[in-house]
Amino acid sequence: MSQLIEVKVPDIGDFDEVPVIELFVKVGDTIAVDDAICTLESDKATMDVPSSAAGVVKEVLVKVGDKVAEGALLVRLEATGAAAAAEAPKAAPATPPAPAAAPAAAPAAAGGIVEVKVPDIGDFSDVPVIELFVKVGDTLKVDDAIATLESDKATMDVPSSAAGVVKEVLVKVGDKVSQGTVLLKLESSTGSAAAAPAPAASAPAAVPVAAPTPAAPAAAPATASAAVAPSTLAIGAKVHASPSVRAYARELGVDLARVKASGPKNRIVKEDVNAFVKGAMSTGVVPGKSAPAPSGGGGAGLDLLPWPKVDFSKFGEIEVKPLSRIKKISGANLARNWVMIPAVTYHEDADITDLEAFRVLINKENEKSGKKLTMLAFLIKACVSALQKFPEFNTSLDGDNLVYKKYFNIAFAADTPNGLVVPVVKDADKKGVFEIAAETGELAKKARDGKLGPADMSGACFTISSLGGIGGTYFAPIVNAPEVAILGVNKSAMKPVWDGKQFVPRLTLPLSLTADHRVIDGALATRFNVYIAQLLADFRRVML
Ligand code: CAO
Repeated sequence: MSQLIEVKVPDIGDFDEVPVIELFVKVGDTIAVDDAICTLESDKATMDVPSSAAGVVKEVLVKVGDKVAEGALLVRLEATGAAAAAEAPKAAPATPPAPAAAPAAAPAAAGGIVEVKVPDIGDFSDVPVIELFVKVGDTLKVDDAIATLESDKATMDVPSSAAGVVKEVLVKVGDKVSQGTVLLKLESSTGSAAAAPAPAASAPAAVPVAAPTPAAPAAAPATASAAVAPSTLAIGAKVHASPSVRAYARELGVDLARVKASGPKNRIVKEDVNAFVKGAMSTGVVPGKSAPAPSGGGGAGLDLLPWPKVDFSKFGEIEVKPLSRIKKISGANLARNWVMIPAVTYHEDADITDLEAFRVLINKENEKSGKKLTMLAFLIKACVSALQKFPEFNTSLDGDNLVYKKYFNIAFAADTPNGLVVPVVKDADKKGVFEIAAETGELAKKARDGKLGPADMSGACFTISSLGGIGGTYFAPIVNAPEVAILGVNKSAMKPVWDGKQFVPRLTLPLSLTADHRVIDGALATRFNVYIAQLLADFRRVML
């Protein structure tokens, strides 16, 4: 009979009593070696704990919120395969290896040159440098962050193993590094530099790989950060923040160089990022502009009342549930876009009687092949034509400049159980309607399964929000910054239309175009809408 294997928290460096923030396994699950069991998060690092053995989970001995340290028992497994015969192994080291394993800086006497290398970063190799915090001439202390490395699974800060003045920086952003790669040469400031133990890279932060990233953040990094008060650090200056805080800031599109740190040793903590976003929301400064002209004493701030605090339970039974991660992030982005963009929504009706008849006919012809044309695919194609005819719609504001894009990536809002996400069909101008229909189908499925990656959701020029499968007549979608317009679509309906002699039944599609008035005025927006309606009424025009 198979024996039970205990999987414990491995050596997690200097961390002790670290809370379990996510648990990925339950009794009955079959797991392989290295499958993540849980995520631990201290104030400094987020780390996944992989399983050291394969088998079927028989007992889970922790729950979310429990605090664990090295050696804490996480699960008992019934071993599968060859592992069953083996004695219960010690848990393999978690992704972040023990600090002791990190290579020390090359010994040097006071005033000598010390090489600072990438320490033991576990199983990672050829990891790209995504941020570099030092330059020649900087004075570093032990533990000052030198660079951030980011693999597809983890983000990690590399702290300096020695103190001194930077004499040479041997890597740049984009370089790929592994354990032992020399990052920089320091002129050591004290004799003790050589003796200082090199700390390991901060434990890898779990990067949300599977979880979909919501609506706007990937596309709108500049706007929130451009808005807020003078930065406390110059851009490019050293920023002290844990990998998880960096990942969180990246998700929100927050430039950490502008965030005021409140943590120990001037470290930016999550609350600082939240405070920064709240500040950006309440100041409501137009992105790209230094500050709006003060009016009537109101200034740039909106001077809003605090959010009403009501004890709802006084009035009846209530249940409190946390917002999903997607809702939290997309909510912050939507609120920013709503507050900052002077947007106007324009409505139009498109006669899609012939187009729908054509779609139904083609789908009938292709019934056996499984290929299917959707209204969304036609809309994407029509929008590409309209963007080509009205290039102002394919732009983004950048301060006092307008960036015209020569590519045509069309995003579409997808409703998922966890919230709204916005995948992107890249180079839609180069794709046929069948191809676009297939791609939107795949992306929508990935969205619902929570499997969209950042690449699936970045690079959009223009967004379509189609509620046509659900209903509605018209609505006012919010522009997905830094795009300048979004097209909302509701359910088509048969309506009586006067043809000059009589009312005739026509299938009518309600369009709602919201545009940023700083870039697009009402006349242009209406021309765009009318053009889309013409294309949909006679799709041959797309070829013209
Ligand atoms: N008018 C009438 N019927 C329509 C229509 C329209 N404008 N658009 C789609 N339909 C029909 C489809 O033809 C389909 O019917 P059949 O199965 O008979 O062909 C049915 O409605 C369902 O379509 P769908 O919505 O599942 O598929 P889609 O390709 O049209 O849209 C997607 C895909 C991802 C856009 C959609 O599933 C979705 O998530 N929509 C919600 C987007 C959203 O939430 N927007 C709001 C953002 S702001 O909060």
